[in-house]
Amino acid sequence: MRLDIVTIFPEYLEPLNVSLVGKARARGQLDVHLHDLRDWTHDRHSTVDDTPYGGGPGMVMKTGPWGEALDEVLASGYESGACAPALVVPTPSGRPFTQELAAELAGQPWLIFTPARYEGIDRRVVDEYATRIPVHELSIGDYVLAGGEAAVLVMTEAVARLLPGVLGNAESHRDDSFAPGAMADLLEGPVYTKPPLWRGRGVPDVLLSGHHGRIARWRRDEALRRTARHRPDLIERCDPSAFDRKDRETLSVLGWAPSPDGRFWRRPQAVEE
Ligand code: 6GU
Repeated sequence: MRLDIVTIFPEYLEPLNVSLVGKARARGQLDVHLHDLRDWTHDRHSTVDDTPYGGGPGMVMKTGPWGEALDEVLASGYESGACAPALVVPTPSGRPFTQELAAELAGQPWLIFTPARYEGIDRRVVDEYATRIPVHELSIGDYVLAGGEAAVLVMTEAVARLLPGVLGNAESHRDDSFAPGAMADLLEGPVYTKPPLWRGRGVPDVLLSGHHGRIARWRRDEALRRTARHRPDLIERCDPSAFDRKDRETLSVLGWAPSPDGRFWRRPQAVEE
């Protein structure tokens, strides 16, 4: 996969040299091109922003540098044989970035990220490129960052680990929280490793029992417990056919019951575990 990132803080993307993403780059699985937006300014001060039309606080990133930068990045990518780019515009007013979207982006050959500072980019830039290539305006959560660079790091890591051959073991993301499949839509429960006793704290006996069936059941119950506690919205949203008899028993103990439509809801009087 080819990845272009246009930013006024290329040094902010330094973490892309480290760990999983860094290794994917070293192996040639990820071809990252970092660009300094100010390379496409022509004034003495390398101006990339200006005051907003209509007034109001903050500054807006100008059309000129973004237009020239994206034209050149697109041209150089096409020249080197890349095709079908998608533009990813990180913004707190975007659609939520989810595991599903990460998987969709991981299937693309070429992504161009445009992290912005200030109050964002002049709308005409997104509108212009949306007539040429698919554009995804994406938010990584309900909070406001000072700029989109950290969001690019987040999205790149989520996408890179899904690329073929990047994770050592193909099974490694099967049970991920939010991965489609077996433990779909449940958070992962706790994990343990050696030593078996640490500061007087043991490991749940079942994990040392060697009974694979009981271990799977225990993990499932812990996942249900954790999800019910931290993300009750995920339980409510679950297709009830995903719950087996023991799931229903566990949920019932936690204060959850099926509503007339079959979906689970939590009895208001249920007490916290
Ligand atoms: Cl993608 N950008 C900014 N600036 N803030 C955010 C965000 C993105 N996602 C959540 N908050």
